[in-house]
Amino acid sequence: MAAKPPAGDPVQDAPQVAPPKHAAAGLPAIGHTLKMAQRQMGVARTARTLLKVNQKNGFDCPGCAWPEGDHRHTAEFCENGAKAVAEEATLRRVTPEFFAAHPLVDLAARSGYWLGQQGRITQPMLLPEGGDRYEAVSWERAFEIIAEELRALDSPDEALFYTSGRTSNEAAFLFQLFAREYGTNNLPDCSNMCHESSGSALNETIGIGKGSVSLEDLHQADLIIVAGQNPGTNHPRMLSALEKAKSAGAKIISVNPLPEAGMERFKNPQTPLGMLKGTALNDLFLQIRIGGDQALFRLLNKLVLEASDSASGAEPGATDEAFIREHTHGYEDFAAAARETDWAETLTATGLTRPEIERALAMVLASERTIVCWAMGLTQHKHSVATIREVVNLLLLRGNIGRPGAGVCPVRGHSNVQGDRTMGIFERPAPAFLDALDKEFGITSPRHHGYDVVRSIQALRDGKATVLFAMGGNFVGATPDTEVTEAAIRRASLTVHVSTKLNRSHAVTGRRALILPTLGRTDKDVQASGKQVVTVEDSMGMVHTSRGNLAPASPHLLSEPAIVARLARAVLGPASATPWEEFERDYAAIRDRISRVVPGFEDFNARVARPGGFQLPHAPRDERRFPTKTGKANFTAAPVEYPRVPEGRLLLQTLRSHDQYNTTIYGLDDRYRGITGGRRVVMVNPADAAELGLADGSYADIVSEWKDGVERRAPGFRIVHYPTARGCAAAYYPETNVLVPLDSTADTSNTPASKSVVVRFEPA
Ligand SMILES: Nc1nc2c(c(=O)[nH]1)N[C@H]1C(S)=C(S)[C@@H](COP(=O)(O)OP(=O)(O)OC[C@H]3O[C@@H](n4cnc5c(=O)[nH]c(N)nc54)[C@H](O)[C@@H]3O)O[C@H]1N2
Ligand SMILES: Nc1nc2c(c(=O)[nH]1)N[C@H]1C(S)=C(S)[C@@H](COP(=O)(O)OP(=O)(O)OC[C@H]3O[C@@H](n4cnc5c(=O)[nH]c(N)nc54)[C@H](O)[C@@H]3O)O[C@H]1N2
Ligand SMILES: [Mo]
Repeated sequence: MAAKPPAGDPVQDAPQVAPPKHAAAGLPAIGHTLKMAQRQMGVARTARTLLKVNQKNGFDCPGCAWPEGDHRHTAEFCENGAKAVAEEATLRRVTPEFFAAHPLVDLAARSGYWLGQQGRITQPMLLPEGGDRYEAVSWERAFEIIAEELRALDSPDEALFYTSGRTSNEAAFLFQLFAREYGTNNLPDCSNMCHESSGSALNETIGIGKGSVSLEDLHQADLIIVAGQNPGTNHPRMLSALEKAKSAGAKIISVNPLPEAGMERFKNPQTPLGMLKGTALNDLFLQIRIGGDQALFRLLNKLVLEASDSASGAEPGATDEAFIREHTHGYEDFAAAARETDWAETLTATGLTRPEIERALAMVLASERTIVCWAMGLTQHKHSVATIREVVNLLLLRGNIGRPGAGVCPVRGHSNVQGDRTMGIFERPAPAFLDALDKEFGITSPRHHGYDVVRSIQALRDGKATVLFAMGGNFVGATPDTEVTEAAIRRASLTVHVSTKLNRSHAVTGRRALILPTLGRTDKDVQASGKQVVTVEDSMGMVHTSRGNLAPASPHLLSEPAIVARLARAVLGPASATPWEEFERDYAAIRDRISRVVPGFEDFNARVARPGGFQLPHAPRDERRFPTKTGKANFTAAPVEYPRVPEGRLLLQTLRSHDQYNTTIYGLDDRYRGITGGRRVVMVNPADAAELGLADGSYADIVSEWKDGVERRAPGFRIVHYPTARGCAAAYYPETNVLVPLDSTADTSNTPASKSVVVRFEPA
């Protein structure tokens, strides 16, 4: 990785720094968005497209998985959503002439920002063996090449089928069906790097790996704890829900090493008063040390138990004894462990003060209905699964699962990442799911587990897998340990990417590579039976339709379902009894099959046609039934962990700026944090910076330290003095993925620990 952007790349990384903002959204947000959208789409298309986002007959916003709610404004304004749409609906095009002019070495030297800014890919492209650039190829030839490679493997487990979370339910269902009919469960997905820790923790404790609240619940809560999440940037529409909750009397605690502007004050662009003044969202800001959350929640649990001991018989207890008795398992062991928690150690782990924690406790005890929301700040650490289980313990103690206004709320990232998992995109599928699939299609799915993302990279590195087929996403850019991963990918015999736009994964390839350009959410999808709709599931288990309304970016594009159907026919041949052609013709036929395989989708076509769609069942939420191994909600009692950082080192989290969507870079500004014009910055607490001799505005290499002794270096980062928690630092992903060791993952979920990287600084 170069310190400066490579020569010829018009992007100049020259960060400017101003003090961080204390409010999010408002008028500037609208101005910025319209400017960005018009640059991509022009004025007329901007108006036409933005009016259709999340409307009942429009497309599902590709921005995030936050639910729509019943009362949609025309143009419910969301900066993140508008930027995601503009990025896809751009009028810029990447044609075969573009590839002729840019050999692979040129693409590999460009920044991710530059690659993404070139526009939508218009034709299938092949990088032939030994070739120095991509050439146009027909769809038929492309599928033949994939079939040749897949058929030549010694075992289907030498192929990897990755999915990113924008893929529709229909495409995802076909994709996993194809992989299993072909013979493998190697279905790694972006979730492995994202909310896998939430899924692992929730499955074990409440029996279902999904959140238990609806939007309505948020509006009714007494207390909402937002831990490890930056909604102002990543889920802007959540701020409206928090504002509504507050106006109904809710209190909000945010737990974060950074004071995020959106949580401080939200200026709702939908209301005149909101624009002017805004609403202060946080009632309490706990500026926690990175990785201190398990310790915090454990201590809160101890304090709740102690409050319950001291409550006099006539007073309502601090714990919900009836709920604990009837619905839970493991209380005694948990309570014994919690009672041992030590104040002093918790203060060290969290960096918080005793009065702060006592205030949080008072708010917990005063609340009848509590919701905990979280995202990557809780999921990407070694002890993430244990941390989220501790959150569940707190909710169980006070009966806060399965009643209105209360529950767990893991806030998902990609707009259909939850739906993809529901459709069977999972390397460790439940036997009952495979049984249903096999029965419906007369196939025999493999029962042994496949590779997740980290294991896929290890398999490529070790020569155990040689074909990577990616349904969307940016595998090379999003995964950890960039140098190791890129070397692993280069060992592959074939890499295939179904993509809308260019990214790093097209530049770092196997011996041969294919780019298969596809329709996005905003594009009209017409098949032999007529205009198609697809469906998605949001973060709260609502399933609804999405239909694009723009002329496709090129006449050569195929939809994702069509690509999978043709791939399957090419690879499986006439031996497959699955009606792939019919599936491509009419997606309703796919939904019919889904309705017979996936519980909760009965009568799918009819129910999803209703305005707003339908809600999937959720046993803990709906009936306080917990489908766990014990048949109850499980308290757990893992030992408390927190990162120990040696002298002279800081703990680095890798996070998102305001102008990016994962590896898609919209621009070089992080407006709320006051950083503009560059991304190679690292935020450090001024007191730590003074100790380490890091002057604001100076440049340093960031070097990560891991037990394997390998040096991982991200050169040339500008030091920014920033009010983050002591001992912590923050820098943007994906530039810093090079620092995240492949083996540094969360226990159980195997999610890369991208928020806990021990680093030192070497002045540049
Ligand atoms: N505009 C935009 N929207 C997006 C995305 C995007 O890139 N851009 N990405 C989408 C995706 S896939 C996802 S998963 C979500 C991600 O949404 P977020 O999880 O909000 O994304 P991050 O930027 O990774 O922010 C992590 C937050 O956790 C805090 N944090 C870090 N470590 C800790 C910790 O140890 N404890 C606590 N309590 N907090 C911590 C950070 O300071 C930061 O506020 O957003 C989705 N929406
Ligand atoms: N260090 C670090 N690493 C991280 C994270 C972190 O916080 N820190 N976060 C992790 C998280 S939460 C996630 S979810 C992953 C994200 O990992 P991915 O989902 O793999 O990455 P994205 O950047 O979202 O993928 C962007 C690409 O998707 C393609 N695309 C966009 N829309 C469509 C579509 O409709 N169809 C198809 N077929 N392709 C499309 C475009 O070509 C675009 O370039 O990254 C993870 N990596
Ligand atoms: Mo994500």
